[in-house]
Amino acid sequence: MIGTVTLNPAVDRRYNIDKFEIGSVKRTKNYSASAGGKGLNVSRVVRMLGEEVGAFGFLGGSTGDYILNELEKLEVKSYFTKIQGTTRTCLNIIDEIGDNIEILEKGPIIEEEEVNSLLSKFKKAITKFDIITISGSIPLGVKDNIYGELIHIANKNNIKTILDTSKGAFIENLKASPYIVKPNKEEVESITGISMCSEENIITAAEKILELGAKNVAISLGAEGMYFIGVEGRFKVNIPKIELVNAVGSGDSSVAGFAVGFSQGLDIEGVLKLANACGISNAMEKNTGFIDPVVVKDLTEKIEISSL
Ligand code: TA6
Repeated sequence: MIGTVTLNPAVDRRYNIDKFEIGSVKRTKNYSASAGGKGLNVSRVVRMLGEEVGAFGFLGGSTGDYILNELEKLEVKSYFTKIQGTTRTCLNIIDEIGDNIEILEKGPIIEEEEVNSLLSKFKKAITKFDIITISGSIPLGVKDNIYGELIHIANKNNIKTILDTSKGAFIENLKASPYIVKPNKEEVESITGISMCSEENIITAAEKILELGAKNVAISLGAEGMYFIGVEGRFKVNIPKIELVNAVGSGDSSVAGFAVGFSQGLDIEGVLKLANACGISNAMEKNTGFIDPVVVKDLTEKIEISSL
């Protein structure tokens, strides 16, 4: 079973409008709500790939109840910790030419006893999982090294971890030695100070991230594919061109593909194909953290992997 961690989940609301006009009032019939936050997008995609998933994190208030209800419908096993605060809402507003703006609420303040309750729940349940994904921002009241604590617990039980977070939380937790980290281009550039302008630079930046503690690094370059470097090997992934509908959630969907690929015992090339196919499929869907398994299967045949 795959475990996901979403310390700062969200009710994701998507709105499609005709165009962005400052000061205007936009009415729309094209909108949706979903259980979001990166790790819950991962959880949904894992389920859509037909695998079992247990989700850890913090949930509170009416938005937290909405998410719990959505997870029940998706048959995601809840290992969530109830909190006093209220789970946040994140907005994604998209116009007709595909431009978008995301508004991400900071989220609730988490109390120390709520953090301790999550850690003890995680420690107790860890051996049920064969891989753990850890995604998204760290909520207020929680120390930046929380992901390192979770990775340490997983490593002690020989369970692989996939870390997908950004900025301070990323650097702070690399030293716990996550099995895979999945920074995007901007995150790699801000962490390493190296511009992603050439393959040589990308490889040098990836090696710098490995020196900081990660076992493997997957650098996603959107339509340009992915570089994957680490103990599993050194690969460049080339992906087919598609019609972009909504890229939000594609990183989360590729994390789900990595987790399912490893959980199913695929070889690294099979894992890379599945991970990238999930990211592309999500970008072809209007909903966030959503894939079409038939499209994913078709895409895996069209993805090329070359050794570096
Ligand atoms: O990647 C998309 C997304 O997961 C949205 O679902 C939205 O919830 C946002 O990112 C949350 O990001 P954060 O980094 O705050 O956890």
